[in-house]
Amino acid sequence: MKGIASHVEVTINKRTGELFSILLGLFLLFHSCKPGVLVAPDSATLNVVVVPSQIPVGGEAIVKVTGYKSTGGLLPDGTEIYFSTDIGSIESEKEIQGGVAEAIFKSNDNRSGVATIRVISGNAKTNPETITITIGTSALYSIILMANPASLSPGGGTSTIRVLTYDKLNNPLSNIAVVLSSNAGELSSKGVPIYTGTDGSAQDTLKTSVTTRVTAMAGDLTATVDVTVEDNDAPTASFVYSPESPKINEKIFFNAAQSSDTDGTIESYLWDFGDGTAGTGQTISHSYKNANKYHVVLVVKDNKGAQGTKEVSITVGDNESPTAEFVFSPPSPNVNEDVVFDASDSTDPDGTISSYDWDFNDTKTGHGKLITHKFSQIGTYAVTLRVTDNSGNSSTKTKSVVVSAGQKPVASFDYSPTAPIVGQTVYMNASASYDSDGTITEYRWDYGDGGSGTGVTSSHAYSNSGSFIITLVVRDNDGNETTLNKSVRISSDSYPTASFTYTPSEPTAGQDVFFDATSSKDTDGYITDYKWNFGDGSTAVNGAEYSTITHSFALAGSYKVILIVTDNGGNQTNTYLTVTVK
Ligand SMILES: [Ca+2]
Ligand SMILES: [Ca+2]
Ligand SMILES: [Ca+2]
Ligand SMILES: [Ca+2]
Repeated sequence: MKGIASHVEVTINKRTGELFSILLGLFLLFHSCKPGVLVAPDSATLNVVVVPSQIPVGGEAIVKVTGYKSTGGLLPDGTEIYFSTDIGSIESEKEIQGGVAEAIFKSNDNRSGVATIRVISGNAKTNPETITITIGTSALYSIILMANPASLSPGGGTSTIRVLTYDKLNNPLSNIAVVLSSNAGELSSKGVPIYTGTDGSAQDTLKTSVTTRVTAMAGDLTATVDVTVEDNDAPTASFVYSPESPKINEKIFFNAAQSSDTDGTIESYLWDFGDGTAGTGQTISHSYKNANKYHVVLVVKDNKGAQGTKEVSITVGDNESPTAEFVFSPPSPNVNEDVVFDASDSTDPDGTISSYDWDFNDTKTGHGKLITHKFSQIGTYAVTLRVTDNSGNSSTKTKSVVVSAGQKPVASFDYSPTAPIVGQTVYMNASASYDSDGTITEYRWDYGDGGSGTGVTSSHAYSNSGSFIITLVVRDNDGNETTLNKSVRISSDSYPTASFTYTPSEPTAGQDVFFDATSSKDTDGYITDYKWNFGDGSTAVNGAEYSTITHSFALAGSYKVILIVTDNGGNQTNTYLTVTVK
């Protein structure tokens, strides 16, 4: 037990007091009748001293009794002294030895207040008449309150609040209940009493953004301390949102760009949407799951930590679902034919449609109001359109699309020349091909010698002789294909033979001579050119049409007449005859 203490505040229940008196009465009756026990004579005086007279809750004191006879002498050894108390506990009986009896008082019931000690032996009087021990806050004499730091930077922060309690002799008091309060900010203790430790102090924490006065109350005493916050203009929170009358699940866009701070900048935006969710950022979007009135609170914080708030009520209404509707074309599509799906007839009575989702029932899906799709196999497809409105409600529409195979295209082609030779260009033409229920979209050629091509017409020159299969594949807009094969024989080219005759056989000067080269031949082709040189200085003549020609020699003489024939492969052969003119 240490030093002194004391404290104020004691509440003794009236009922408890009455009970105490009754018990005391019974106690006295019992002891006064008990034989063989030595008690003080009625005329004796019991001097009582309590040391210390003020103790903390949990403390101890000694109650010292010195007994005197009326004659002035000490009471004899063995005189029984009885002790009792209404708070705490005390040793109940002690014998006087050397005129003195001591009983130890203990504060062991966690109660504070003024304990009344009864000291009894026979009917002896006590001096003083009333003996008390002050326990707990009843001992409190002074209280000191400190804040560290006592000054916070703009925006505030936390400060440690320390309270110190002392008794009249400046001894620290432990186990003193102290209640702290503040006119702003927040104390960790939240109004719940805190208790001093053995050093007489207790601690709390103040969190505040503005200058705050903290008050401590213990027993009848109060103390205050100020925690100042440096000057800073608080920012102003402001925001707009759209749409004005949102529906359930509709996205609402919030913009706090109008918020301002006169002497700094806004550093953070905190949103409380009033439905248990929160967010951050100057702009933000949010949607509500229920129709209701919501209080949206924006808290902006400036660069010095000061806050500004703005609260707005938003009424969120019910949303009507959209209606899905679509058409498609052609109504009876073929396999691989483009089918156009159009959802333009879908509507939303109280908003807009924000998405169109398609399920073509062939494992493929798509998105968009207008979409083109091909079915790669015949069958009946339950095509489903799902439309979703701006509030997230959706509805569907399903229609059957019957996809059939369609007509195959007809393949047809010609080539020329019909008897080509090596190196000669062969022209192919497939323009007679057609598709009875659509269009031909593709022509593919295989020339049979490793070469290939595309297009309604094509051409190819073979570099070897032999028979080749020309293959044409036509494909229609449904993806149907038809193949047509034709063989072509490529001949190797040979040189033509050149020969001619003339009449009359013995011409005279100036007489017309008829030259005839029609006996010239090309076994694997045809002659494309006849070239004549009459050997008389006249200009040579050439052309396909000159298989026969008439020429007259002006002068008598012997002339070497030369014929050059050219075949369709470009091969040339020549011959000559000597014509004697008289
Ligand atoms: Ca500011
Ligand atoms: Ca709607
Ligand atoms: Ca077709
Ligand atoms: Ca030839």
